Amino acid sequence: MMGNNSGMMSGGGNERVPRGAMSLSIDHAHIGQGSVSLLAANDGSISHELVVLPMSDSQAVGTRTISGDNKVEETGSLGEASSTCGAGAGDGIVPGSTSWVTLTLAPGRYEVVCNLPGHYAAGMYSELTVS
Ligand SMILES: [Cu+2]
Repeated sequence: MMGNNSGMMSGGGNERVPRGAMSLSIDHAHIGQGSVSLLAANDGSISHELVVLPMSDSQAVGTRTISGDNKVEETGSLGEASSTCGAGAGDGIVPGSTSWVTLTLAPGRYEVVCNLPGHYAAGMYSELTVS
């Protein structure tokens, strides 16, 4: 089964951003299990990334603990798209560029986040359901 999903991201402003100042939206929040290609487009004005994290049944999006470095734990990460105009992990996606990654996702709930410092706290997370 093939699923297709693209994460569209938009980011705003400066370093000290209030919750909700940045966003990460997914145009297919419910996809089929198996091989999934994620395309992350940064339509914001600063660099971003896209990381896929597992989520338990009882967990809600946006509730991860933010540590001292202003990031969340990436334990169990299934992969990320964080290179400018390239596949997989890198140094971030610059404004106006895209990154992509192909993952095999089992049925379940996932949280797609941007884990650059401060971005999760500012609202860069979204739920992805795989069935
Ligand atoms: Cu970001």
